[in-house]
Amino acid sequence: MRVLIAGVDGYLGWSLAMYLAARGHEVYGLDNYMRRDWVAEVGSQSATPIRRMTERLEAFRDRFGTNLNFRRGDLRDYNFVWNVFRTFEPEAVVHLAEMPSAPYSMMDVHHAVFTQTNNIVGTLHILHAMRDICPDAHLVKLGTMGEYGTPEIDIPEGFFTIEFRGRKATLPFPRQASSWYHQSKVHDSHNVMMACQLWGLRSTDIMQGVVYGTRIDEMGDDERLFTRFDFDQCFGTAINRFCAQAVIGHPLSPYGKGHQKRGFLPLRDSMQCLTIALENPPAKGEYRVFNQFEEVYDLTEVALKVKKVAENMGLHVTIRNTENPRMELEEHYYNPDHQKLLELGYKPTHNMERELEIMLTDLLKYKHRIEARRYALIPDIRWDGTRKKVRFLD
Ligand code: USQ
Repeated sequence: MRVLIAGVDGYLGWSLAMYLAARGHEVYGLDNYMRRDWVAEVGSQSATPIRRMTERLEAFRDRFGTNLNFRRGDLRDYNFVWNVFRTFEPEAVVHLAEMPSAPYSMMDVHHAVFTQTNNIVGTLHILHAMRDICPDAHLVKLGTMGEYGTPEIDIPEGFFTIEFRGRKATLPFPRQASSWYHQSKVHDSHNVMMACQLWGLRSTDIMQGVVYGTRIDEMGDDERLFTRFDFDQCFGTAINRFCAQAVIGHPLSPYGKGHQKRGFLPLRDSMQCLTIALENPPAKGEYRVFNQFEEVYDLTEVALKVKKVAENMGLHVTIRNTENPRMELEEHYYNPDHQKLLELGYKPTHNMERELEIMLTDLLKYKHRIEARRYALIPDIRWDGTRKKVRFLD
């Protein structure tokens, strides 16, 4: 299949390019390298040393014996998008080219506006290019579990059937985001759903949980093929940050009470799920939603798992709850469905501790790179718009 990956230089995009090439798909990629700039802007760097795109492309050819067809450009430039679609005529498009950080979007008005224009305009451009150039292609759009928020009831996969004043209808499940970033994904979902209804496009909207991991098997031991691994307050997800903290002897930092629950999945399973979605496209005109995660944990459980695995490896680890810079429920009900991918053949890895061991082993090699940006681990971006480093609660 000819697959176009938007955001191919990112954590998921670069991994997916390799995963798909190893399975015989023809991969095209585009990126404008903004992720590299955002991480530098917040004073950090990837723990794994990632290479320039020219070197990445060379390594890709060496390993897979085929080219990754790459174009540098910005999804906000419609001429660029139109030309890329015209040239590649993709059969499937995976849209990973968005600004993915909640804290980054909460920094100030400029970062909020940037996040929403970047994400929403990019998606609108893709939808229009698909309508005009490849209306039969399948759009796999990366959304987030955070679109649903944490309601007091079970969370279905996108839609639920509701009875109101004696009549029944199947409707989109309410979205209740709690950052400008998560809200940008809500707007995207509405736009993608409408494009499917109006123009007969087909799309899978992936509500993905928190992804963790340093590698997938397809990278082998070629350092040139490593994907990025962020640990700063904006671009490092909680579990990746906990591993980076464990490696340099920094206390693991559950925010507030630390009982926020989230769905987690390893990078290798994210690749498996995205590929299953691609290889099983929906019907023309269909907009479907997959909740993509493996298991639900609260943040304290995750911190305890990291501590246990790291201590088995001889590291000394402490856990210290910190002030919560976010506005979110710290104790809540959380029971989202995640059946659809399993029904299509998803086989979860089911071993978080083994994955944590691989991550910690990889990160120990780059301990100096985390040490060098130690200060980037301590959050100061607060949801009320102020900037002040958080304190430990004990
Ligand atoms: N958290 C801590 N300690 C930390 C960092 C985070 O307790 O050091 C807490 C947060 O307060 C939050 C939870 O961990 O309750 C998850 O935070 P996160 O930074 O791992 O994830 P989040 O901001 O929700 O965003 C990440 C990705 C985003 C993706 C989302 C999936 O950055 O792109 O959409 O995970 S989900 O969380 O399911 O919405």
